[in-house]
Amino acid sequence: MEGQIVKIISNLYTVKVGSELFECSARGKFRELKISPIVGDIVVINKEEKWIKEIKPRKNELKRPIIANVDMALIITSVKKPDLSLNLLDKLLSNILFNKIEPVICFTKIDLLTFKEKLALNKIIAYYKKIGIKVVTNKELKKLKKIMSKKIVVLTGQTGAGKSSLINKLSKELNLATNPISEALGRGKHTTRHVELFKIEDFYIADTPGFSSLDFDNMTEIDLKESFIEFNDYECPFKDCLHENERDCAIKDAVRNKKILKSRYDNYRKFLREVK
Ligand SMILES: Nc1nc2c(ncn2[C@@H]2O[C@H](COP(=O)(O)OP(=O)(O)OP(=O)(O)O)[C@@H](O)[C@H]2O)c(=O)[nH]1
Ligand SMILES: [Mg+2]
Ligand SMILES: [Zn+2]
Repeated sequence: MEGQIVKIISNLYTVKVGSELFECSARGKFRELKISPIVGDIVVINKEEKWIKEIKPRKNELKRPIIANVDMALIITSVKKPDLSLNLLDKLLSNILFNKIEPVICFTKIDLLTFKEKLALNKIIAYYKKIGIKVVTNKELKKLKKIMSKKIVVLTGQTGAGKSSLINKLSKELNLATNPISEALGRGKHTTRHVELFKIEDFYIADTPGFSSLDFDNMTEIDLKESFIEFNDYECPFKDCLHENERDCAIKDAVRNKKILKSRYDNYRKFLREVK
């Protein structure tokens, strides 16, 4: 029987076959093959003995959060408590694009901003939209449902950003644990501790534990450069220009002329050092 892993806690794998759930173990052979089943995996199970026998080839795979076969990643980005981090947002964007998954930015906690702060945020929103990325807020539930229709979507973002809260708003039945960040940080723990895939209406959505830092795994400088998708609209005299200290760089010009958001370029330079 073929199904999809929707939850993993310790060594217990919950596999959904049709509308039925089976709690399975994984065979030792996966350890030998140096592959572990992850949430989102399509697997073949032995119904009687409750074993995962086989993992089907993955369409794609994210390392953080760890999940396979997703169509879309919603980057849950809080604008206050925790404060807006364009650094983390750009890092997630690069990572998701590198993994050939469609990113969507979802801003949360806009209600905590002053009028002036909202105006500043609108400029940022306009920029990301201009470069071709979908941007929504966690208040736009109808729009979100339309964007996610028929897709497998993973939520990603900082701890306390409002991932579980959003799922609760999208579904009347689920009642996931959420926590004010002061309390969450005080306890020194993340509220959500495991990846779990839920079906809501006509889409699947995965809640994941938040994080506060992220690295670039196996991305090269070229991968990083290409993941800053708006850079591809410009042509530098040197084909392999990394837009650092090269002369006549079209990207640096575009930043100077305010065609490229300064924070995007600054983050790119920081990430380049990290990748190197
Ligand atoms: N003011 C305001 N608070 C929000 C909003 N969205 C979520 N929150 C609050 O933010 C806190 C953290 O939300 P969670 O949903 O637990 O955050 P999370 O991203 O799931 O956190 P982890 O599970 O630790 O990764 C909770 O107290 C929520 O009520 C929002 O749009 N506005
Ligand atoms: Mg959570
Ligand atoms: Zn350049």
